[in-house]
Amino acid sequence: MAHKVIITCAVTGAVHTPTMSPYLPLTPRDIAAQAIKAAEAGAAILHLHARDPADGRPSADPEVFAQFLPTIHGACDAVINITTGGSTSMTLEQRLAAPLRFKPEMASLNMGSMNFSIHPMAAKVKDWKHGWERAYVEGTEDTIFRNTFRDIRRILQELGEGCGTRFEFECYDVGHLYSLAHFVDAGLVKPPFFIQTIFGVLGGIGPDPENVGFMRQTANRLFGADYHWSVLAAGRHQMPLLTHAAVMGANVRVGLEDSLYLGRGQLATSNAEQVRKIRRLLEELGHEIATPAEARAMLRLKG
Ligand code: KMH
Ligand code: ZN
Repeated sequence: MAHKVIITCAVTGAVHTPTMSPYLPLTPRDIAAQAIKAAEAGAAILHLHARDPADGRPSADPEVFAQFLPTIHGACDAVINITTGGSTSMTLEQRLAAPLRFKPEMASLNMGSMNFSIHPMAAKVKDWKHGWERAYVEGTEDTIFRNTFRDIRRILQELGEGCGTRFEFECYDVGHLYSLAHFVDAGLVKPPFFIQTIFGVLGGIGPDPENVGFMRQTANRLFGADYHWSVLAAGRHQMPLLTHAAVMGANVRVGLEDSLYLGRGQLATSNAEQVRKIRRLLEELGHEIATPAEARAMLRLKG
C-alpha cells in the first residue's frame, strides 16, 4: 500500500571537501539558499552541518549556525535537524554546542563508535587546494568516529530530555539497532523512533539490497510498530538503494552530504536537484510525499 514518504535532505555534511564539487554549499548564505530550495522541492526535514566560511572546513561554531538557521526557519516550514555527529575530529562538547543552543525539533544521534569513510577512493583526488583535504586522504587524520554508550546517554539526556529534541537515530550496522534497543529498554527513548539506516559507509554495513532487508527485519523484530524507517546510501548507491528501500516502505534521505552526484558521472548541481529526482522516482512508484506538518505529526515533534 502506498504510504507518505518523508524526504530528508542532508545539505552539506562534513565529509565531502570543497574541491570535490563546485556545488557543495560552504558559506552560511549558500547553505541557507540550498536548504530552502530543497524544502521547496519536497524535503520535509533538513539535516544541517556548518562549515567555516573561510575555507569550507567543518565547523561546530554556534555563531556560524546562527548565520543560516534563522534564514532557513524564516523562509520555509521544514523541520530543522542539527547534526550531533559534526565531524570525526570534533569533541563531543563541540558537537553539542549548537544543538544545545538552538534546541531544534530534531538532531542526529549516531548509535556507535566506528571507522568512517564515505570515499575510500579519495587518495586519487589530486587537487590539494586546502591542506586539510590532504591530511584527510593521506590518513594522517585516521580518527575513530566516537559515539560511546556514555556519549549517547549524554546526548539523550541533555538534548532529548533537556530540550525536547527528538532524534534521527543513525544506524550504520545491525549492532547499532541493538544499541538503540538498549536505550529504549533503559527508558531513555520514547516511541515513535525515527531510524536512519545507513548503507555504504566504509566501516558500516555495505550497500547490498539484502542488507536493506536484514536491517529492516531486525528493526521490525526489535521495535515492532514503534518506529519510522528511513534509508540513506552513500555515493553512487544513493538513488538505486533508496528506490529499492522505498518499495519496502522506507522514508528516504538524499543530499550532498551523502552523495555529490545525480547519476553516473554527473554531479548534482544542487541539493534540490537530488530532492526532485527522488521525489519523481517515489511518485512514479505511487508514493505521496509527506509535508513538514505531516512529518511533525508522524514523528511527534515539538513543533
Ligand atoms: N554523514 C552521514 C553518513 C551526523 O551528522 O550525525 C552520517 C551523519 C552523521 O549524518
Ligand atoms: Zn550529518
